[in-house]
Amino acid sequence: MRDALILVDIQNDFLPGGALPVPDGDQVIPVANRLAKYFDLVLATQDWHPPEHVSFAANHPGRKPGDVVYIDGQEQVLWPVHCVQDTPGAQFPPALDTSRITQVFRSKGADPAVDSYSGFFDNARKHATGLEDFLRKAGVQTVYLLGLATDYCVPATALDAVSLGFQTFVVEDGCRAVDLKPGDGRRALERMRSAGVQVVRSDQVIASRAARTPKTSNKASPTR
Ligand code: VGL
Ligand code: ZN
Repeated sequence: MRDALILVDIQNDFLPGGALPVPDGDQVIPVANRLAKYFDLVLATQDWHPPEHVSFAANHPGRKPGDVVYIDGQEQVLWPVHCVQDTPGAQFPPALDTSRITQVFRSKGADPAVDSYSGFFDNARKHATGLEDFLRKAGVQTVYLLGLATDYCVPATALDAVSLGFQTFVVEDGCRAVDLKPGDGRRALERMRSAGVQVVRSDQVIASRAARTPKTSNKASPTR
């Protein structure tokens, strides 16, 4: 049985100082770097918007970030312009160890008319990103998720993973929330738990994998 670590939207714009900063978002980076050493398949998703994207408040005259609009009957939170394709804000932060990432899935949010929180499908479930196919072809049955944000893209990805039949773990200390409303992150974790996601901490993951690690050269100090 194979498993994969999926790094969700760890991108400059979601870090403090970025366009859509997640409070303490940079603190997921050391957790990602540490856990990546314990997986032989590490994947990453990226939010990847065209400038004219529907989720940008700037594209809705008279609206501001945080406003909610309805598009084709779907609730859409409006955000600051963020993660625009091929801009520095969409890139991985320099502190993230990308050396172990096999594949990056960047079609998320690329359709200007539809937002996409899940790493698997857009919010209208019209387009797949290729992540599911990739996991199936690789024989993956279990996924571990961490990244940004606990209240948007992490739960959307985790809930889709469960509904697609993957055993799904979310590494709580490897995630941070936007918390537009206080408690959003906490409630998202509850929602994930109720749906069958196993919410764990990175130390537990490492302890459970220490026996069959590492694929890297740090055999002598597996807790590093
Ligand atoms: C995200 C808001 C807008 C996320 C992406 O990655 O959680 N949140 N776009
Ligand atoms: Zn976005």
